[in-house]
Amino acid sequence: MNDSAFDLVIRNALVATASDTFTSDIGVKDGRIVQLGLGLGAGAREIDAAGRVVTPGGVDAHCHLDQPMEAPARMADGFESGTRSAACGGTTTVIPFAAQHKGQSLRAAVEDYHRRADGQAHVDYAFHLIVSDPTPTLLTEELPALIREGYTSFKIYMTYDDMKLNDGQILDVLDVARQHGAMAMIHAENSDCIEWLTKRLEAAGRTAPRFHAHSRPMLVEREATHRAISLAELVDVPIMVVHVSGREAVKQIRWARGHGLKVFAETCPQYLFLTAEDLGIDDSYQGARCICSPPPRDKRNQEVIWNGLADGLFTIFSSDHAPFKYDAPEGKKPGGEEVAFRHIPNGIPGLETRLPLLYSEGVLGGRITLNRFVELTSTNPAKAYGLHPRKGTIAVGSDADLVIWDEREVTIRNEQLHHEVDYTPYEGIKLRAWPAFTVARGEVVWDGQDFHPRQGKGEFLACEAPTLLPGRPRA
Ligand code: DUC
Ligand code: ZN
Ligand code: ZN
Repeated sequence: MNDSAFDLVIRNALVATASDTFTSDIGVKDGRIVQLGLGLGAGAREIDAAGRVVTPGGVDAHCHLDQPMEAPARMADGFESGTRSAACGGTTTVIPFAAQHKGQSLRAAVEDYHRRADGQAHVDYAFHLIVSDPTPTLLTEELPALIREGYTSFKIYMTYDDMKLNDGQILDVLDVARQHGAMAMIHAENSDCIEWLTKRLEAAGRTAPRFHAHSRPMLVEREATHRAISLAELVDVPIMVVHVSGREAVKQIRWARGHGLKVFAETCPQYLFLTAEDLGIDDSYQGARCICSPPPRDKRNQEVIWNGLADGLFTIFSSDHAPFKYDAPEGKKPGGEEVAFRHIPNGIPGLETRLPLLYSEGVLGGRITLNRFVELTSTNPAKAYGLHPRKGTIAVGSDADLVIWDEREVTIRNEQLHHEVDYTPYEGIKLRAWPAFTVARGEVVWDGQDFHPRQGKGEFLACEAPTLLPGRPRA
């Protein structure tokens, strides 16, 4: 029997939240933080964190796990391996996507996605929706009902034939977000421009992976970002522009903010640590590993993204983990072949490396404050998607989701990661920190060496209304 006041006490931590940094013990009972302060009583387990920073567990608000794909493509990570990998990199909540395919009811997509997740996850999870077929029934019945039930965010694609909506459909879906207080996420790339450029590249025999970046230049993202902002302004609803990659889109978002529009923005590690050259400087196929959309840009552009992280332009920093094996017929070599870039599945892995990359280069590299790190990686994603204050902070009453940081030199090696992907785009990057411990609802899931499974204990989280939106949050 456990007679201690606490199940776990973390002692003398340098606790960082989005707003404050202070030294404290953290007392945990039944998966929640129940007391903060120095000199707490004994815990059944104790961890000495003297001299170490402790942050809230990461909330990765943009990742793809076991999302149904058109054959032969198949995601390498489902909820088991994806949340294992997340936990070992300090992330304790993930929000992947329940994707509707055209002709399917949104409700059926959600039910199918629950079956994929049930009993699998090591850390907690919520779902975003992807709306690809906004029928009248979806707009008036299904989507409002799902929002009420805790699916309070959805993604709208402006590209990809199987998912994209036209402008009229986008207006309809944004109007549902406005009426029901949901958060609309937008993938902003101009589909027709991409198709036109892709056909021209193919006609010229330019089909190697590196031409993926040529088919999606920054103006393609800029135009769609501006259009998304305009559509949202017309409907009078906030939006979240996801995976912002380039300075042109950044300019549009600054313009919108300058005009008082509620435009939130997300960016991802690939736009800080990769460039288009990672897709290849010659026609070799290796660059398929780094194919993602929008594509990484150039070195100077990385600075623009860093500045946006530092100065408040970006609201959220997510991984956009979209896991496909490189050397596999269901991955980057469809059917076992080296194919033209248009047929290569888009996406790179990043759940486990997201926090260490930003902590090392952002915080320890002197580019962002520790509090801003917490805001971008945990607090704001929890607020944007209605999980705060249960998630995203260190406070009495919040879930005991915590990361104790170890500031040591680490070189990223795929063999040391815990996903099912056979590569990492960040192989060989030297970091200055990695989690010494990850705690998920009071249980140590990662101790700096080993993963401690708690499969099935990761719970589905029904989301409240986003609290980043204007107005009074629901009681
Ligand atoms: N969009 C995403 O959000 N993820 C992976 C690929 C893409 O285009
Ligand atoms: Zn996208
Ligand atoms: Zn994505």
